[in-house]
Amino acid sequence: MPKTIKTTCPYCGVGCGISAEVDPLARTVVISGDVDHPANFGRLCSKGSALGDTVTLQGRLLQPRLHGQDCSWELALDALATAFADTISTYGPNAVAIYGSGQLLTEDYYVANKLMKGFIGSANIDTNSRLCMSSSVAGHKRAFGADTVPGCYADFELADLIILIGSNAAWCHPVSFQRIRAAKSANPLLKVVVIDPRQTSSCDIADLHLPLASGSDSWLFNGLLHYLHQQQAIDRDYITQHTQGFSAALTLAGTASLERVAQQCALPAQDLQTFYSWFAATEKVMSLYSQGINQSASGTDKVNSIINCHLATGRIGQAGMGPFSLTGQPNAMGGREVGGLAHQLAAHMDFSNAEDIDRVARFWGSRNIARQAGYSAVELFDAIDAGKVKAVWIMGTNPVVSMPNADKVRQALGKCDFVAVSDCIAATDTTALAHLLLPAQGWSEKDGTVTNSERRISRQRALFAAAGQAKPDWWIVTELAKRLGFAQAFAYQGAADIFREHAALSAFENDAEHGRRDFDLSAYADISHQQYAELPPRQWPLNQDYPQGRARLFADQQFFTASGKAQFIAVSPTKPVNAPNAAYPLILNTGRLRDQWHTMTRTALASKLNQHKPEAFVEVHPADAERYGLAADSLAEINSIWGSMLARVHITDSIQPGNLFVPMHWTGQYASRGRMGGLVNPVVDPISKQPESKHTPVRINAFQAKWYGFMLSRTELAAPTTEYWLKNTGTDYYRYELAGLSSPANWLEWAKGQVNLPGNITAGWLEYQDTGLGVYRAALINQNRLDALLFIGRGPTLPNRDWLASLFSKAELEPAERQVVLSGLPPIGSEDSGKVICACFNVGEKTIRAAIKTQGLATVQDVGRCLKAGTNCGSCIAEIRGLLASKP
Ligand SMILES: Nc1nc2c(c(=O)[nH]1)N[C@H]1C(S)=C(S)[C@@H](COP(=O)(O)OP(=O)(O)OC[C@H]3O[C@@H](n4cnc5c(=O)[nH]c(N)nc54)[C@H](O)[C@@H]3O)O[C@H]1N2
Ligand SMILES: Nc1nc2c(c(=O)[nH]1)N[C@H]1C(S)=C(S)[C@@H](COP(=O)(O)OP(=O)(O)OC[C@H]3O[C@@H](n4cnc5c(=O)[nH]c(N)nc54)[C@H](O)[C@@H]3O)O[C@H]1N2
Ligand code: SF4
Ligand SMILES: [Mo]
Repeated sequence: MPKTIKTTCPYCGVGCGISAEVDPLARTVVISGDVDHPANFGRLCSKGSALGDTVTLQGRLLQPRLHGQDCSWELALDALATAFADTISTYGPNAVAIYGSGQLLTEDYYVANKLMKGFIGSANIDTNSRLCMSSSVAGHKRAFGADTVPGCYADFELADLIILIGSNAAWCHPVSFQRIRAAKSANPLLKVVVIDPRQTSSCDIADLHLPLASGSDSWLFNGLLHYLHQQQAIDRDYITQHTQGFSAALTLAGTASLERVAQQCALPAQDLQTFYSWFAATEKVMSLYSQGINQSASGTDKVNSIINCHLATGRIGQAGMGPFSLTGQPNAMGGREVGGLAHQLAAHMDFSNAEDIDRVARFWGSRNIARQAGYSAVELFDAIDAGKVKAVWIMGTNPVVSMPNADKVRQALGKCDFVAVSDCIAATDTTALAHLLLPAQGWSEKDGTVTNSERRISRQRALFAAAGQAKPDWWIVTELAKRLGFAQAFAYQGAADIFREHAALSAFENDAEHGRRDFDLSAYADISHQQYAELPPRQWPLNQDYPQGRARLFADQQFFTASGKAQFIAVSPTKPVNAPNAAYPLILNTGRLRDQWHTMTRTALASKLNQHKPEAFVEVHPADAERYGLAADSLAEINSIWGSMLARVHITDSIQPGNLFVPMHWTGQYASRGRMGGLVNPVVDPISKQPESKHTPVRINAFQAKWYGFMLSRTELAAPTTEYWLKNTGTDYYRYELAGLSSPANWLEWAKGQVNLPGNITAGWLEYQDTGLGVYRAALINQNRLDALLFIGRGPTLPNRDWLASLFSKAELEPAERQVVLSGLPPIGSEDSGKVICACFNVGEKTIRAAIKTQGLATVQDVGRCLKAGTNCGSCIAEIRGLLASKP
């Protein structure tokens, strides 16, 4: 019997509520947005909507594996415990480490942190949140004395100016972005400013886009502070009563003229003037920021340079205003609550305070608590490489792809004595290096809580029974704890027990006598199993004063610093540690695409999410394309002193000259050389230790391919034997983009070698060849069914793949189709929908163009009414608008 279960999306920090209609026996689920959930009120983006396609067992890690052999949990856990215990007894507790993830549930994260810091006695547990949120954490701590996000999503509707700084929310926080779009239509006064070196889809709703020079944000916000002061737009009473450090911050912000700041940021002075005057004149301002700010060698200072402007104007803690860090992962915030970073302890306490250490030790009953911070992510993999850390357990993250200088990470893991990896997917670039693989339950199987950007705690609820022998992450941790002799402190029966303890710790000695902490779940300290099962989505703090939670903090102007006042931080803009130079003259920027999630382990299982951007690419400005001899759609090699990659050249003026952008998603599983992490600069912010992932000096060259091609195949191929390949999964086919430095002697033999079908397949091949032009085309047709296609040419200009791919959905080719298949063009009069624009309703570019033309569609709404495109998540609206504008 199908049943409806309310749960939370496992992707971004918006934290959308989902209403899942589950058929447990068929293991299928129909996903819709939960109309009652305050994060999304029923809306979902393309990724959330496609979750039903990702719950497949295909590719899952279903059983523990030790040294490449399936094994029992008993054996696996004993091996893990032995490796940890032996390493600790020989080399001490700092020779072991855990590297976790903002995608773990709070309960998983809590026990992992408790085991490492409280019982193993080392703080060597860090997480991928170091690469994501740590500059925000550090900035909040400096300004507010605690890691507090002051505002909430409801402020979007109340603001009159929303600034998106280093955030492509249209693609990365789509439901919040659509909420801002709706707020803008409801409130014509609401202005949106986007501050990003690239022109992104988020600019679609921008009244002003400031394409500042990469890394120049603190110039811009220091300039704003100076301007506000000069224009007497500051709130003197607020500054005097509730803050400290204003004059030092103002002094360091400097007295540079607006023209000089504009020059530093490479912006037109007029545009900067417009932005500054809007900020000065608007009371209700929200500054939403994300990785363009955090992922920087001076990310913490940049965060504070933004907060400074809010403190100077007293615009914080009230409706419709405030600095607002858009968190990335679904449980980035939960990780911060449990203290998942190596310098944090737990429940917003850290190692800098001896009383905190004592308090947590008493609460946990631990005699062996760690007393100082452990290695942060980059330090951790360096320590593994140096042989200082000899046993590591990686949970819910794929560092061989996502860490900077990722080739070094791969090398470090390759020589580490013991590497355990918990994942729900079997084959990743990181699992490839594990001695021990532990099958974790995935999103549709686990139970627990996550906290979104606005401090809202929501339940993730299991939809299905565990796949194979997969176990919850918290369970795996407690089994290790028991084997290390800590059974008593880890005797949990379920996620509810852990949550209750986590809530109780947040309440422990959290009062006027011992000092108040912002993170307080005392209302849940005695929560029953039933209450936990039914837990509604609520925003912390949840305590006696706020039993239903609290939307905004700091309305009372009480900060968590020693003086109770907010702190201005004096910021002086710094130059990047690694600036472009003669050998590496360009700046590499990296980031996200609309329909993929990080290292693609889950989103790439949904074929409809693979169509929006089917291939790894590099955005190049036309001037640079000319300068470096790069043709559109050819392949280029990008090199830094750390590594290299190959990517398809996209020439666009949405990027600035001197800058390149590559998506972060492709891995060794999906491409021969599309993994970008190897290139990326390992420099970190000295305060937050967050890496500078948006700014690496690189050079770019044309890849001297002798031939380009693609192959479409009904069955999955082993990795093609050629220098360049990239795999994309469709509904009924696999697509391989190909290029090589030398041609095989015989293309047909090569094709047969790749497809590797059983039996005699020679008879089924149609061929076309023009050796003079370097063209080769072949189709494998069995009983009129198309099974494989190979198209080879000298250059990158090859027939469109969309129509050819659509032929794989047919049981048999029509005679007319068979006749023209090697031409690559559909028979006259037949349909080709083109590249997918709307992933939610699978509407292609050609379909939209045709409808615009034949039906005289003029607006995005017209297109929506006619084709449904853009009416679900709305994240393709910018592209539809582009098609309307470029109407031939
Ligand atoms: N579709 C999708 N959504 C996601 C994710 C995903 O993988 N896919 N991941 C989630 C996660 S974990 C995170 S952290 C968030 C990230 O969300 P975002 O931070 O919005 O995403 P990014 O694309 O990494 O980077 C944002 C922008 O920063 C800009 N930028 C680069 N350098 C600078 C600079 O010097 N100054 C300024 N002002 N901007 C700069 C880039 O050009 C880019 O457009 O997304 C979350 N949502
Ligand atoms: N150059 C560059 N590098 C970056 C970034 C960038 O913008 N540029 N962004 C950084 C940021 S913000 C982030 S957040 C990281 C993300 O980078 P990663 O964390 O490395 O990326 P994911 O693909 O999300 O990896 C999550 C892994 O956990 C597995 N998994 C999913 N659910 C579960 C579960 O419940 N339990 C367990 N045990 N495993 C599970 C998935 O299959 C996957 O292998 O990348 C960072 N790296
Ligand atoms: S915006 Fe999309 S990815 Fe983010 S939580 Fe909502 S549905 Fe999931
Ligand atoms: Mo992130």
